[in-house]
Amino acid sequence: MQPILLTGASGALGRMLARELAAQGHRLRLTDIVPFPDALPEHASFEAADLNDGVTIARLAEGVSHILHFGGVSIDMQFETVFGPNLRGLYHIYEAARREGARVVFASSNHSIGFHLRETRLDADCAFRPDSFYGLSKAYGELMGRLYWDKHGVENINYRIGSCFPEPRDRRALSTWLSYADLARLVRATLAAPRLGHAVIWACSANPAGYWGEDHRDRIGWQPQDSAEAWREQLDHITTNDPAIESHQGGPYCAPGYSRAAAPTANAFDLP
Ligand code: 15L
Repeated sequence: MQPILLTGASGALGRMLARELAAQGHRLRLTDIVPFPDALPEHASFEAADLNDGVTIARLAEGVSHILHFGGVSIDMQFETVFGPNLRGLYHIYEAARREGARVVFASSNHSIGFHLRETRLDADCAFRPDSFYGLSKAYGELMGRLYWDKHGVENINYRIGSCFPEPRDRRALSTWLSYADLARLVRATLAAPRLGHAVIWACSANPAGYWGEDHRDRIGWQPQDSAEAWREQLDHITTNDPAIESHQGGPYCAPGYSRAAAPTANAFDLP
C-alpha cells in the first residue's frame, strides 16, 4: 500500500484523521508547520514543513497515493497571512500531486460560498460567494482542483466543510455541523473510491436544518450518519444581533469588519 501525505496533521482534524487512518492500517507521512503534539501512530512519520516551501512539499509527496490537504490557515486572517500557505501552498500541493500521479483531498470550507442567504438551498455547482480572504482562498483551491483535473488528469475531491467540531456550538451549527465520525467515514469512502474526477462534497452531517443539497457523494458512496438536531434546545438561542451574520450561510465571517480585525477571530462572539 502506498503512503498517504497528510498536511495540517497537528490541527484538530489532522490529529483525529491521523489516529483513524493509522488504525485502518494506512502508512502516513504527517506534516505541519508546528510539531505534532501526540505520540506518533504506528507506521507514521512526521516532518515539520512550511507550505511555502515547494521543494520540501515535493519531497514529502514522493510515492504517495493521496495528499490529504488539511494544512494552511484555517480561519479568516488578513490577506498577507492567508496568501502564502493557502494560495502558494496550494500550488505546491497540486504540482506535487501532478508529478506523483496522486489524488488530492482538499479541506475546502463553507466560507467559499458563505455569502449565500441561509434560505437558499445550494447544490455543489452553485456560484462561489466567498465571505472572507480565507473563503476566497478555499474557492481558489477548488478552482485549482478543477484546473489540474481538466489539464493534467489529477483527481481531486473538495470537502466544503461546514463546522467540524466535537459538538455543535451555536444555532448556525444546527445547519452546518459535521461530526468527527462523519468526517472520518468521508475520508474512508474517498480513499476506497475507484473514481473521483473533480468532485465537490457538502461535508456536513445529516442535519435536518442543513442548507445544502446535491453534490458528488454518489461517486464515493458516502452518507453522513450523525445529526446536530439533538442539540437544538441547548443551542437555538445562541445567535447574535447582527443581520449580516444571521442572514448568511457563512455567519460571523460575513461581518464587514471580520477580515480587518487586528487580531484574527474565529467566532462572532469574539468580535470587538
Ligand atoms: C471553517 O472553515 C473554519 O475552519 C472553522 O474554524 C469554523 O469557523 C467553520 O468554518 C464554520 O464555519 O463554523
